[in-house]
Order: sequence, then structure tokens, then C-alpha cells
Amino acid sequence: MVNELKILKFPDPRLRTVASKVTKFDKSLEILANDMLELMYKENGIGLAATQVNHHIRLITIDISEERDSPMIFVNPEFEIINEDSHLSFEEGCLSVPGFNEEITRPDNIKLKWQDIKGEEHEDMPSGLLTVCIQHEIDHLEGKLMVDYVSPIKRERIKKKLTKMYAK
Ligand code: GNR
Ligand code: NI
Repeated sequence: MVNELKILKFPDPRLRTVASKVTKFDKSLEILANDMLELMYKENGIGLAATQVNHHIRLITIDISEERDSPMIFVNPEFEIINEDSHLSFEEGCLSVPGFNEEITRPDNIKLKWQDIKGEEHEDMPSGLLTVCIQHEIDHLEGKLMVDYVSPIKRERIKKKLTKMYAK
């Protein structure tokens, strides 16, 4: 790994950065994406957003397969809700909020547009866990975290616990 990546943890303010659009599809983008995949597998995550490794560009990696052999890279992902009435609840976890799980309800009928690592445009309608994960990752690119879906009291409690944990 050329560039040693580390995962930022809540309440690190850098996680609140809104990522910029990728405009240069060069070798350094490819290296970052591959380093992110490597770290995601090492940490047993199903997704990782560049924001979480302190690179504030619109790049995410995902692998939702059981076998951990289906890496996906999404550049400049955007989604549109097709059916506002269709939702999916899922117990989510986040590598930036270690040790906490939260049931989050999200739209489950979306149209996704993205670019691949070469800049080619794609469009698809994801389903199930992929829909959940992609929205979780796009939240990161917007500086939004899982803890923003819970009550302020609970958020404060999580913040205190994690801050204490890192102080040790
Ligand atoms: O590893 C992860 N698991 C997960 C489970 C349910 C919904 C979303 C996720 S993403 C998370 C990794 C992570 O923090 N990505 O930003
Ligand atoms: Ni996350």
C-alpha cells in the first residue's frame, strides 16, 4: 500500500466534509480506489467512502458478497428515489462509529447513476443490501453519518463513549 489509509472515527469533524466531484480519472484515482478496497476488506466492511479515509472526493467502494470477491467502485454516485412509499429497514453499522448498530429506514426503490474508474457513465436500479449500502456511503460523501438518524440524546451518548474509548 503506497499511501497508508486510516479510518476517521466519529466525532472527528473531518467526517462532516462535503466531498467534491471527481473530474480527473487518472492513475492516482485508481490507486486510491484499490487502497480503499484493500482497507475495506481488512476491516471486514461491506462499503467504504473516501471521506472516511480523509480524501474528500466522491468515490466509494463496496462488496456485499458473502465470498468477498465482488469489489465494486462507484465514482460520482447519485440517486433518485423512484417510489417515495417503498422503504427498507436495516440494522446498519459503520466503520467510523465502531461498536454501534442502528436500525435505519431508507427508500428502497432508487435509480442510481455513477461513473466507473475510467469515467464511463452507468445507470442501474439496485436492490436489497446494495441499495442500503450505497445510500449509507453517499451519506458519508455529504458529511452525514448513521448517528444523525438517532435522537440527539443517543448521539451524545455514542459520542461520549467513543471519545472515552479513544482517550485510552
Ligand atoms: O461494513 C459496513 N456494514 C454496513 C451494514 C449495513 C449498512 C451499511 C454498512 S456500511 C459499513 C461500512 C461503512 O462504514 N461504510 O461507510
Ligand atoms: Ni459508514
